[in-house]
Amino acid sequence: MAKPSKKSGRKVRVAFRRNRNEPARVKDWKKKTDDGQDDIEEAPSESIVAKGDLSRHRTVIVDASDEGTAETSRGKVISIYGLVAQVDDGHRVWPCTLRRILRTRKIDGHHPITVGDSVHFSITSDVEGVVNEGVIERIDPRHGELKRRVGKTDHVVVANIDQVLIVSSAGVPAPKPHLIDRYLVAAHAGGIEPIICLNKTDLDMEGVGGEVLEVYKSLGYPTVATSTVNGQGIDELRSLLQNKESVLAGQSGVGKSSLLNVVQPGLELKVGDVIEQTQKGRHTTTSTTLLRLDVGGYVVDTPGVKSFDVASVPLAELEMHFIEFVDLLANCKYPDCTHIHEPACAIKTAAEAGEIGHQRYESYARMYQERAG
Ligand SMILES: Nc1nc2c(ncn2[C@@H]2O[C@H](COP(=O)(O)OP(=O)(O)OP(=O)(O)O)[C@@H](O)[C@H]2O)c(=O)[nH]1
Ligand SMILES: [Mg+2]
Ligand SMILES: [Zn+2]
Repeated sequence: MAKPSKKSGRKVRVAFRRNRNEPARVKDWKKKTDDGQDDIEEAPSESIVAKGDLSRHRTVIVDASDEGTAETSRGKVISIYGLVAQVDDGHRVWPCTLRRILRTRKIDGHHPITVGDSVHFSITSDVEGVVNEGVIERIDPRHGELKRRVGKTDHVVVANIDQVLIVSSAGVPAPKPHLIDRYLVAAHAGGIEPIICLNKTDLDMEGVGGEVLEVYKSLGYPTVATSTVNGQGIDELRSLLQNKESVLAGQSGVGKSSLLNVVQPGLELKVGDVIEQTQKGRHTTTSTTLLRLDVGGYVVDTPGVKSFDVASVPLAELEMHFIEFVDLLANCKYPDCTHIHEPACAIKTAAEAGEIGHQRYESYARMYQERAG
């Protein structure tokens, strides 16, 4: 028989910062700019605490009642600005800060909280409009997350989602299949269903975008061709998003926010234009935001990216995230074949025979080699 415990709760070992140390104030645990700009160049040091900052460890009891539901409300993080997370409890949005014990978790190199997180928060002031109305006490375990490496830190772009709509454009900017492949790897690794969306089909004069979409369709991925100008595919997209928890991702200027505006008129998300010469979008969306859909479910709009680092996926697992490789892997002569230089490699043989698309093999090789050095 289990011994009755003297005190309900569990011991948690946490590291505290030395108060006198600079910076005295905990820096943003989610940068205000999010990953809106040239995010891959974001300074990773901002989210990592120098070793010298850690002066002591302390064991604290996280009491069941502290974590409990009695005094706390539940909600979902819909956006994060600086140190304040906007938490939607289904009735209204509460600006919340984080309990210090949760903030100290970022010493692992992880942001403690992200958009999509399901949290328990206590209300400190129910006067609407004051800056901090609540404190996040606890974060539920996550499922389905889109993770990317920024510098040396794994950054969870969004948590608790079912699917990622990987958006590219048939016009300007031109589709980047390699970026699509990176998102596919991240989706597989994060337990999310990918959907490949080709937007701006009204501009696909040469059919180039259509060919890209065909590649992914033939691999068995769900695809959707859309245009916010002539309405193609919008009803189909709406039903793909209905009652699902989705994130939209892709380059800046492909039309992610525009798509959401037509899927749900009234959202009024800001849309930008595209600089024709450079084919780059203007990074109009600057923060990751969760939006509820009238048809059920929610969508998360994200800032456009230039690149997407999948270094958080273990190198040895990379091959598993290329779905057309999976059945062939057992046919490689060497069980630890990297499919880069080994003889009698089933993947290379299939790529040479055209059974694996050239672009797909190249994507794999590029992702592998940039990691392996
Ligand atoms: N021709 C055409 N233009 C479109 C379509 N969808 C969006 N656009 C235009 O593409 C531009 C960029 O659209 P946004 O919705 O801001 O793109 P985004 O992907 O949200 O960009 P970021 O927020 O910067 O990541 C805008 O000028 C839109 O009007 C489309 O289907 N066809
Ligand atoms: Mg946008
Ligand atoms: Zn091989």
